Amino acid sequence: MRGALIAIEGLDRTGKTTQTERLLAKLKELNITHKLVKFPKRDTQIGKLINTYLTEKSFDLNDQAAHLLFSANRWEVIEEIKKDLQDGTVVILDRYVYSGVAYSAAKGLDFQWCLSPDIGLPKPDLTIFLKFRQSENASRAGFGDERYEVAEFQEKVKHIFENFSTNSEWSPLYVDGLSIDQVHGKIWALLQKYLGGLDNGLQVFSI
Ligand code: NYM
Repeated sequence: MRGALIAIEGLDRTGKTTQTERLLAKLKELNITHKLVKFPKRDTQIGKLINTYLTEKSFDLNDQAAHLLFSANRWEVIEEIKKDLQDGTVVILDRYVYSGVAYSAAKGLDFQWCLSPDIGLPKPDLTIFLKFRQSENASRAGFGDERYEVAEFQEKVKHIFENFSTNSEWSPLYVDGLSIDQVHGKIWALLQKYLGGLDNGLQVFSI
């Protein structure tokens, strides 16, 4: 049996990181072998460049180059993720291919072009997409510190994320008005059937 690949996606400041932390604490409490990979993974060589790009306005890259870096950042760690899954580890991804496509396509790049460099990467068994009915994330603490954290841009990103809503593994979760505990409860309920190990092979992203 292999471990499940679970992605948590969402716009900036929708509570992804808080929820991921809660999820990890619960998995630990239940002794379920797990691992978190947060994309962009900022501690690799490519990740360091991405971090500079995101945090320093003076470090400019054209949109295509930035996009390819984010994708390369996934490819550079994918073998390790696959090995963990084979060993039965549940792997939680805080952002993944969907963020890659949504943020770059929102800048005006072609949707299919954006997906191309990620073709062949494993598809999550479940993707939980945290979202607001209203644009509430713009008023949340810390919003606006990094590149892309501009309300109008976030609206575009949200719209492009919706392209994935017909994917079978896609599970949208509205968080408006819910407490951290309530959102955690809903995430946990969605995850139940994936925690005992899976015997099917991993699917991959394709056009
Ligand atoms: N982001 C993230 C992208 O533009 N492309 C990607 O492939 C990924 C994984 O990085 N604003 C953007 C979305 C976020 C930013 O992510 C940093 P986080 O989760 O805030 O650290």
